[in-house]
Amino acid sequence: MQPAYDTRNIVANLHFPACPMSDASYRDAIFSTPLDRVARFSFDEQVVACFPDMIRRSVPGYGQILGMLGLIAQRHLRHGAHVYDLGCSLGAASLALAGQLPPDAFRLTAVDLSPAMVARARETLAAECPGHAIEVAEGDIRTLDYRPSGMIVLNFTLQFLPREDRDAVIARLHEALEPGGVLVLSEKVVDLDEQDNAWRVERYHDFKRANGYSDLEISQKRNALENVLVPDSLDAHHDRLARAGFSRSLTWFQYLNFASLIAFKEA
Ligand code: GEK
Repeated sequence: MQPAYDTRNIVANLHFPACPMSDASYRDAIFSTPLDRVARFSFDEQVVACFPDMIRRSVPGYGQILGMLGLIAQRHLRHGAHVYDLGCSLGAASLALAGQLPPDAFRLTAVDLSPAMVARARETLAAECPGHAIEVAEGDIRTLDYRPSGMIVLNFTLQFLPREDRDAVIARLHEALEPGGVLVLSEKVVDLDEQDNAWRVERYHDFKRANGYSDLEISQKRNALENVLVPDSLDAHHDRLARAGFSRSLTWFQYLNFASLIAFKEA
């Protein structure tokens, strides 16, 4: 079985986002050899196999964001309320919450569109936190029948939806949240100032190089994500959250061109 996320490690390593996996067989090497045609990126078996390594080495601040979820929940989540982890991949956000909150603190539904992700998340969550009420569902977050919830986590998922679908999803999440509920939205973002954006992207590529990715891997991955991961600006996110009815939103974290926002539904 794939090595699971170590949530204690995530929380303890709040300031060390890039933690390479010790087992080299799960290292992300998908774009390490020249490809004649770089296919569109998809969340298939190959990606599932190296996903923990890929996301830790590719997303600045990933560990810090996961580490804060439990602390945010402790402040904002009504005891026993329902939580969603949308676009859960292997369930890292769910695991982080389970690692920091006792089993009776919340019930959680983790949802992902990729059957390969869902299968692995089910295995991991059942093995790692059998005492917590966590179910994993295969589904599209655009068409899900949402139940009332106290907290919704959308960790690097909205960016993969077509832009025209994003308003409707955020509006439905606002509707699903109970009064006083919170949405945590983490995304890759684009800076509207061209020069600032270029600086962030260049330093992001430095970050990836420092984490062991070659120039070939960086450029082939970039091509594969073209039109698949489409980032919005922070202003566009805050405007969308306001349009959906959130009374307040703020950017609580930013590391280069990656950010996390929290949006509050009026109590
Ligand atoms: C983490 N949150 O580790 N409905 C449901 N899932 C979707 C949809 C959709 N319409 N579109 C894409 N996904 C995770 C990381 S990864 C981010 C999230 C990344 C899923 C997709 O299958 C993938 O598993 C996830 O969103 C995005 O905290 O890989 O950069």
